[in-house]
Amino acid sequence: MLTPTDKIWHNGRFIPWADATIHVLSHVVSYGTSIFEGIRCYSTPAGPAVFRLREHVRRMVDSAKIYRMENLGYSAEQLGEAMLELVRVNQMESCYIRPIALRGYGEMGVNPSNNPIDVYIACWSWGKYLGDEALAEGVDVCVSSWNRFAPNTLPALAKAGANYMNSQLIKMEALANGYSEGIALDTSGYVSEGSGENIFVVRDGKIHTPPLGASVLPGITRDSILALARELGIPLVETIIPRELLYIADEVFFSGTAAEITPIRSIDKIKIGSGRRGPVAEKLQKEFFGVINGSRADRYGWLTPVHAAVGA
Ligand code: PPE
Repeated sequence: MLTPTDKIWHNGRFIPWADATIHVLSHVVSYGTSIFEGIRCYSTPAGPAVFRLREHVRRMVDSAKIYRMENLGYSAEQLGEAMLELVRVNQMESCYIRPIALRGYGEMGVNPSNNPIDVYIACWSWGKYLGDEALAEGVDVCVSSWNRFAPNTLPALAKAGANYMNSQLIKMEALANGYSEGIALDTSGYVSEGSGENIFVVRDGKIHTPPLGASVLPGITRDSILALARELGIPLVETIIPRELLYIADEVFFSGTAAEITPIRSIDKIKIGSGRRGPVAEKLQKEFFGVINGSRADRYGWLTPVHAAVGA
């Protein structure tokens, strides 16, 4: 169960957590009309800092544009500043930030254009997404019988609420069968992504990840891994991945804001590599968490401090 924080940001004002409610006939309820983000704020040695704030805000603005919500009413700068202010107002050291733009109450019918856009930003504490042991031990997953949506149906580059009906089918089926997550294929049968994570496959020292055309969300953690792999000199290709490459891989791992970098130790009950976290995932985790815990320099400017530096 979610533990409430004090305030939620709504259209430029902070309101009590319990007051952030919507009417049942809001457009979003019948028609799934929302776009959102998921962002982590980490407790770092220099105080709380938001991971890749600019990129998340940009993706939110992109999602809005794809769905013709051109004017969210706030600039990227205002949205980013509102997120930082929310973390300050709620006095969080670390948290997960969830901005949502939705089409609210007004008319009924499919056309959303005349319904108001409401923007909310909430934050709360969110622990390990796929279980406490997942980051070190890896998780047991399956290939889903559900595909990711076809390119010309729902746009995968937008992080829209409606996309997560597909994710829910993938996730519920996986859990019902005793797995912690499902890997969906795209409609051509190639590997796409997890219900809430991008995926990486390692074989013979080379990392493979599906291209953006394989119905994947353009993950910001995915992008961070591309940068870190380049820096570490680990070859990485964005390419279509046949399902069976998963089974014969040396390593497979997920990436996501919530999942961070989570190794996969079995797929469809087939042991992957050594059956535990492999060296490539471990190296990437070390760099990734190193930026957050201060053991590695933040050389890409990934962290935005929540409290402005004294004298800045
Ligand atoms: N694919 C999907 C479908 C997805 O939902 C996420 C994030 C990713 C890839 C990874 O993207 P990024 O977070 O930018 O690296 N999923 C978010 C929502 C999870 C949820 O259960 O809600 C997340 O990780 O925050």
